Amino acid sequence: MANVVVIGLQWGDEGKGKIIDLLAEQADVVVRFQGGNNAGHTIVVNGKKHIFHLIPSGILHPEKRCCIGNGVVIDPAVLLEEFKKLEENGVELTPERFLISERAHLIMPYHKAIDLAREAKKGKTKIGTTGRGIGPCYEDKAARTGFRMIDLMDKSFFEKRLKTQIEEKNFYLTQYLKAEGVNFREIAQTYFKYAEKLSPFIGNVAQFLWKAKEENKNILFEGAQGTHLDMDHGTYPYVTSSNTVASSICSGAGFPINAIDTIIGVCKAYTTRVGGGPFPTELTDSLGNYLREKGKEFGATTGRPRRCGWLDLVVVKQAVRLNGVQKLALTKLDVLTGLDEIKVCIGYNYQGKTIDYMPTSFSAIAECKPVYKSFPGWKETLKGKSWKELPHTAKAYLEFISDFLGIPISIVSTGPSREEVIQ
Ligand code: 2SA
Ligand code: MG
Repeated sequence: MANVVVIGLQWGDEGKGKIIDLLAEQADVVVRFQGGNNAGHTIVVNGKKHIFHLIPSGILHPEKRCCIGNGVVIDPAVLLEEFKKLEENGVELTPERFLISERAHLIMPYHKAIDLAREAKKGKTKIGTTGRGIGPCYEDKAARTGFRMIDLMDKSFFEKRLKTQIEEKNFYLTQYLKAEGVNFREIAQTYFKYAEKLSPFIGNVAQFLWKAKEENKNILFEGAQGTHLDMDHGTYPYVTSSNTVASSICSGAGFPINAIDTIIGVCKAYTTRVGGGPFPTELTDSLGNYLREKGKEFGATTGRPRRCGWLDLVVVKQAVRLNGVQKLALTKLDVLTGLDEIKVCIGYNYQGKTIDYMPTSFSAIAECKPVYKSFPGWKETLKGKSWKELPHTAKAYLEFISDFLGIPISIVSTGPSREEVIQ
């Protein structure tokens, strides 16, 4: 297994949680390295659904160690809520099992307030964020005015910085965004309570990982969101505020680039997107509704209905190249069962030519007409089937995808539970 990275190749919600849960069986350590509680990883074990926003999904495997790297932004209220839920489910969280980077940034109440008020002010032109304060938190990180986990341990520094921060943020919130301000005392008191609960778990994640590497432990890195939500390489500004590509493991966990052995890309058998932004293969008709209902395409974090469309291999191939993906995990193939015809986008018709990439400018993307290849569907259930037993039409679909992308498909998921998978 060695050191493996799992990355989403579309716009998030590719089913990474399930793939990570599967691979976690062979891992000793599972690590998050970017994003925050805008992520939602859904895992079904013994018929019970678990949704994780911050804690790596590996936590359901007893004996595994889980880390939150420095590149993650942490809302302590959400994290402690996850602690509680896990405990209720009989999963014990100890500092031996779970480590949070002292360099990870804290999401503050004003980050959330700014995120929400800005989106409201933008109206029609809003990004469609998850409203969790992700963007404003990363802004403060870059502006060098943020709070790191370690700052929770220094009361006087924390209070001093909080005072200036709140002065500035309240001015912006009340004067410019016309929203309600936040209260210094309330935040200070709440965050000091969080500090007490979290302090045993805070430590040096990078150092922990170097040691794990030297001891030849298997490390699994869990990507959140998807490649096309990457701040640099995605459909900016309709992106998240972190780098979601594989290389951000190095910055987001402090792990060396040459110690990564395998990059696995997760791709759904069709495409979804939450929030605004270009989506060339979107289906706004009854077929789109069908995919949403059958695939239960509603956000794990916000419950928002996801936009649905055909598989866009232009988008996926771009992600394969960008991340250096070596193996593909294809999810939710079962959702396509029952369709007479399945389409796959293999290029865009742009100004009379066929191109194999997504242009950067939105006006150019708007001119792109997907070029589809059509496949006959299948009617029989995929449940419990091995690769050999798959309907030949399903196999043809998978083989085409693998050939087009130039990489093998190593995992096919045929249903939500741990067992419904072909490896
Ligand atoms: P943000 O909140 O600043 O990161 O939002 C910016 C854009 O990034 C999108 N985004 C996501 N898209 C899909 N899945 C995400 N995670 C949740 C999940 C989504 C949910 O896994 O289910 O529950 O709604 C995710 N996180 C961020 C977001 O829609 C904006 O387009
Ligand atoms: Mg998700």
